[in-house]
Amino acid sequence: MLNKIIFAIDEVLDKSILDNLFEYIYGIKIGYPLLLKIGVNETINLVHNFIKNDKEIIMDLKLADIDNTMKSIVSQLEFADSYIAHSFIGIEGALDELKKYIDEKNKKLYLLASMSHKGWNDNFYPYIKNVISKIDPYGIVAPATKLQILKTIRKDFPKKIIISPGIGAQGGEFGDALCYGADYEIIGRSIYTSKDPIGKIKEIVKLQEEKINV
Ligand code: 3DU
Repeated sequence: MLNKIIFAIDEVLDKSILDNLFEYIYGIKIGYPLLLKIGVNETINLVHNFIKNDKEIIMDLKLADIDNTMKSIVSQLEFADSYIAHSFIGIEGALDELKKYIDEKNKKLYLLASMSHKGWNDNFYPYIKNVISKIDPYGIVAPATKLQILKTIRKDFPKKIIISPGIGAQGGEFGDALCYGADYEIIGRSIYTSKDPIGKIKEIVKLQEEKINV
């Protein structure tokens, strides 16, 4: 079975529902909405089975600060495997030190190359591309709502893991990002607002499989 979904948990879910989704999910993405609603300890309890069984836990706080502040944030969320940061903050005094710190902890850094919403300005992409090339993160976040941009980012970074949000609730079609170079599709509301999350995720996997012909 295809295993290409990163589940964005931005709402409080029943642990049993989450555990039933386990086999269909490559990894989990957590951000401010869940952390602020239930706190760090409850979040760890909720995703306990995923941590125990080595599914990737991605912390999406879109870090965008000076090095010291970002390192302090990461140090308080060590249950995660990976952290997402903005590229636009630049290298010296920010991403250089963050990357070093995350490497030392044997964790992974993802950098945002472009965002899925209309107002994001891709004219800055040459700058962002340069930052990503120099920092050399583990992976990149690129939008499923702008497939040509996603394709360009894949071409520019052939070896990086690309994770892609914007599918379902934001209009991207299930499976399209995989065809345009993403390794994983980040999906949130389409799953957790469904009356039948397990049925929905099975349907999504099937659509992804059809798109990429497996
Ligand atoms: O739209 P969804 O509910 O499927 O969730 C998408 C998730 O990905 C959500 O957590 C959002 O904060 C994150 N994200 C984007 O949607 C768009 C981006 O460019 C980057 C992250």
